[in-house]
Amino acid sequence: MKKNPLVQTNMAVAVIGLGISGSAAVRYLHALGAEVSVSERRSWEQLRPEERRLVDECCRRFEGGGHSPDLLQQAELVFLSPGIPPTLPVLQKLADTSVRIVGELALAAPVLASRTIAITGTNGKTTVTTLIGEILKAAGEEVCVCGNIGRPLFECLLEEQQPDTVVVEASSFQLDNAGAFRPDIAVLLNISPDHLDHHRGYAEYIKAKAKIFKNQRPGDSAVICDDDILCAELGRDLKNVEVFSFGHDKRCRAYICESEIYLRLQANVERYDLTGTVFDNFIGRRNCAAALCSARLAGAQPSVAAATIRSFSGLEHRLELVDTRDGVRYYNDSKATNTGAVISALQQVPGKVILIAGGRDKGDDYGLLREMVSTKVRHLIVIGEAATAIAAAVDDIAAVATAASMEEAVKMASSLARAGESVLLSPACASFDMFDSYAHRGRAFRDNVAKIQSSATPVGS
Ligand code: UMA
Repeated sequence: MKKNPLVQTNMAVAVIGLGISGSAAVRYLHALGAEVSVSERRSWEQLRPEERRLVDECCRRFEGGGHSPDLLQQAELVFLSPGIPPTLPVLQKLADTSVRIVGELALAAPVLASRTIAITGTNGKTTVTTLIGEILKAAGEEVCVCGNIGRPLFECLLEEQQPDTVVVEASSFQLDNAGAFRPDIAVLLNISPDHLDHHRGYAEYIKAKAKIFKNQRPGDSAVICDDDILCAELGRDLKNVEVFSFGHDKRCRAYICESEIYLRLQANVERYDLTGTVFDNFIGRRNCAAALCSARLAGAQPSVAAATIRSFSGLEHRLELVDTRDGVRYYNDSKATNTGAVISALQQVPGKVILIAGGRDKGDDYGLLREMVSTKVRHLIVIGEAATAIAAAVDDIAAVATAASMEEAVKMASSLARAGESVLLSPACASFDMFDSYAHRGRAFRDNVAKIQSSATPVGS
């Protein structure tokens, strides 16, 4: 494994948070010969058996039940898991010390030898990251797809040999502590309010997203959505890199016209037809244009890219069509944890919608939903802690009901929906008030949809 100039043998390093990212950091830091300590909100008893084993094998010290300045101040380097809020009091105490704080991208930056494609944006990151990875794999490359998508970047660094290309989904949390991270190709899909509780407001969230371009230099590429005013503005400010815009303006390097994308990397123009693919809708075309442009910049052949786009079937919990019953389509969009994602889902599903929304509030302004709700939603069913706040934002323009559980919400929705309409779970909120994760919430929706009795009498009964 390659040495990392940020980490010396026997260096005292503290890891805050022992989740997916923190656990991978512990393994990586231990492999580099560091003396690793862990500071975690959960107590030792609350850790899962594999987490306890990891601590036993790789750590010098474990502090559970909270974070003390003592443990952190003894470290020369602190690794911060992405979800740890920057407002954590103990971090303020480190501000005046020489202790260096790094996130996953910062720690990986000095040793990343592979070509690196990083994707950020409020919505669509996982789909675009996956599609780029799939195209490059189909083109015969060794690819590591990682980051916010669920596989920490360190897992790729722990491999004997680094892949040709690293495709990393970068969240605003990760970009906030990205240090010298420099992607060869940086992709910005869209920006709308999200994680405002974590970032202390929209301006800080936008700043975090813009950090994806911060260390880029001549020869690097920025793939940016021209349809999104904020993204286009950030693109205009970039001086050192070549900007490849995508969107509905004819001047875009990836120009979207109805169901086609016209891609102009150099002098010639390539045409891609999305008719019949999962991307053939307003948002899907943009995501596809971003992925296509990035994969082509990374050297994939046009025919390989086109074939991969055709065979792509979409991702779980992201506008996933789970069933059609009595002419009603049921969509699981549990990953939609902000208003921007809900608006984009409403733009994509057919017919009038019975929308199920709510969960744990993240500081979003639900008033942003008003326009789409008034044109597209026939009935809104609210759930979870944010139920009252969401209802209050739209109850003068839509019929609203409250459900106490996912089971009740799905039952209510199925009794309200008529043939040709869609039932959409698109919560605009985090899931942790009622579920372990967005995936758990999505599965609960799917399971309850499966329990709905079809009104049609089965043949033969
Ligand atoms: N913890 C503390 N103190 C705190 C808060 C949390 O000790 O004050 C502990 C928790 O008890 C837990 C750990 O920290 O043990 C959780 O760390 P984390 O929240 O950073 O989450 P990970 O499990 O490490 O997962 C992270 C990303 N999570 C977040 O950014 C919140 C995962 O993205 C990512 O897949 C994973 O790293 C691998 O890179 C998830 C996500 O929700 C999917 N991302 C947000 C999003 O997509 O909107 C940004």
